[in-house]
Amino acid sequence: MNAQQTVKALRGRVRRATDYLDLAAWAKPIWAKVPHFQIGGRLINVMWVIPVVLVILVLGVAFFRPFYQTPMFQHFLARYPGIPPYAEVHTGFPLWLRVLHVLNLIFMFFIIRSGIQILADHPRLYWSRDCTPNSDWFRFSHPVPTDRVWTAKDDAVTIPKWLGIPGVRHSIGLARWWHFSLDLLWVLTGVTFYVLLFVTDQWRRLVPMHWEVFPNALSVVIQYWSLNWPHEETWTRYNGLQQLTYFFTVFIVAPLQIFTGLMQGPAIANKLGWFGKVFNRQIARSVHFFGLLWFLFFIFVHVALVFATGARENLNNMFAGIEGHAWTGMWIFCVVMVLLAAAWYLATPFTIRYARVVQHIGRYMVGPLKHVAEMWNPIAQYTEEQISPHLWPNGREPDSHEYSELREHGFAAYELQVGGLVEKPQVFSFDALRAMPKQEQITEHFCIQGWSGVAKWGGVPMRHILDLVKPTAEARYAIFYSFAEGSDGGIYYDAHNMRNMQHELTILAYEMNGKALPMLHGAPLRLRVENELGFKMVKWIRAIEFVQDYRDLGSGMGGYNEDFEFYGNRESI
Ligand SMILES: Nc1nc2c(c(=O)[nH]1)N[C@H]1C(S)=C(S)[C@@H](COP(=O)(O)O)O[C@H]1N2
Ligand SMILES: [Mo]
Repeated sequence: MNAQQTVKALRGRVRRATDYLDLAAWAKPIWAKVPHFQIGGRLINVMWVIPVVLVILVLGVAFFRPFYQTPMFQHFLARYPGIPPYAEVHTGFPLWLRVLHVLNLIFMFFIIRSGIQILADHPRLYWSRDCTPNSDWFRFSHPVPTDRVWTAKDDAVTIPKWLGIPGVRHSIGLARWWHFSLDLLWVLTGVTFYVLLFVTDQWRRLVPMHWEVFPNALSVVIQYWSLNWPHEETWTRYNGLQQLTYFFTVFIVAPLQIFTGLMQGPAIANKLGWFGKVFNRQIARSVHFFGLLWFLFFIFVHVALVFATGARENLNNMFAGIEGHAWTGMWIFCVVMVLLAAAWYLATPFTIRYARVVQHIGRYMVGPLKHVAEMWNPIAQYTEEQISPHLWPNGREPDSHEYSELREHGFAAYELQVGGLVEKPQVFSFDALRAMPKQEQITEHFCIQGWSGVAKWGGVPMRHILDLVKPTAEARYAIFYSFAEGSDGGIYYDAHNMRNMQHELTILAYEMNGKALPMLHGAPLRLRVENELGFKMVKWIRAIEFVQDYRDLGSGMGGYNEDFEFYGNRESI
């Protein structure tokens, strides 16, 4: 068979996926474990945090109640009653503020749910970009088995459907659309909030303008802890503790979450050079997780205090924009909560049933941003010393007779077929490929699931192949077909745009870390494209086809994972 016949035959072996989430493949639960964190080599169950916090709270009360009565503290209290001196807010809680507050609340809940779903796809956190198994400081799964091949997909865990979106094992593709699309809306509400804060007098409630905010905040802590509720004037101004907490949440944690989210994307981290290396993906992920913990803590304490310090007055302020004891605010709050509960309940079944719709909406919303990130030139390279001791493997290995024959003979008979919209369709032998100009690069791999690792890759620059086969003017994508099938059956493939194919760091690698590419990592040939997530780098490459469009292949989404797991076709973030 010549190259054109081969690629045509391979097209026929691409399977169409369902437009709903086919539960057969991933429905079998592998349940998450109770989270543990590691301190000095010891794994500690997070449940211990509950009794420890309770003991601290009780001891605090026992200490601060008598302390409150001391002349020393009374003197301090008279000087710093809790509300620092600064200008008051005279516009109450205007409608825009109340609307943004409700939107923020709704978006946050779904961002948190989908974020936890994303984390469950690689339920471990590290400080080092290597992600060496069992070096994680936090996990909610089992230790990594060492007696067999353990892929990143094996490692994904199930979380309950009410908690994650959509709560199916390895549903990160759909969870990411939820997370990113709502992030975008959340950023829009956030920017609107910032602008309106500062064009009105509302910023005065949140921004500390006087150093006395600190002793006043301390005073409020001691008042609460001794169970003496502090004096409140929330209609016009916040106490020192509130002001510091809101300031930290709105002006520090929220921007930090956006930043640490973006820093996890290959295009951004690789573009930023040394900064992306020092503030690596795993640090960004861990800090992003601390941001989540802060938000959860904030929501818990915020809601608890709203109810403990005069629920009706507080809800009137924030939901009705009125002062006093009426039930109005409580009613609006209850309506919002019922709507939120309904949306919460429907999100998972909707996502499972209309998975393709979720994917399309997500692509429409965040696609342009990914396109911008793709335009950046990913340049980061590493040194030999920075090569990771272990690179997590992923994917299903080829199991055909044809492949094992080739492998048995050291791929001597391997041929790379290149066809489609090219002037010169060609078949390259393995020897011919190895005789071509060779390029080596030490780069970082970013798997969509969350892990990363550095390896040295050696192989043929894709530019060289382009020069030889000469894609025609119509060719807009290169489709890579694998010897292997994907996890749901059907041949694994992925489409890349020509811009990425022409990039200086795009290579067909046949070496890894100075040795022949191991079977597990894609022998004889695998792709490296350094501004995209790992799933786009097809392993066990059998053929390349240049096409004008990929929409007539498979489910038409541009790749195997795009079809079956609802990933995006451009995954630079
Ligand atoms: N043929 C094929 N290629 C594949 C996959 C696969 O399942 N089949 N998985 C992809 C994913 S999700 C990742 S993260 C990388 C992993 O590469 P590695 O195993 O060398 O670390 O391979 C990519 N290439
Ligand atoms: Mo991956």
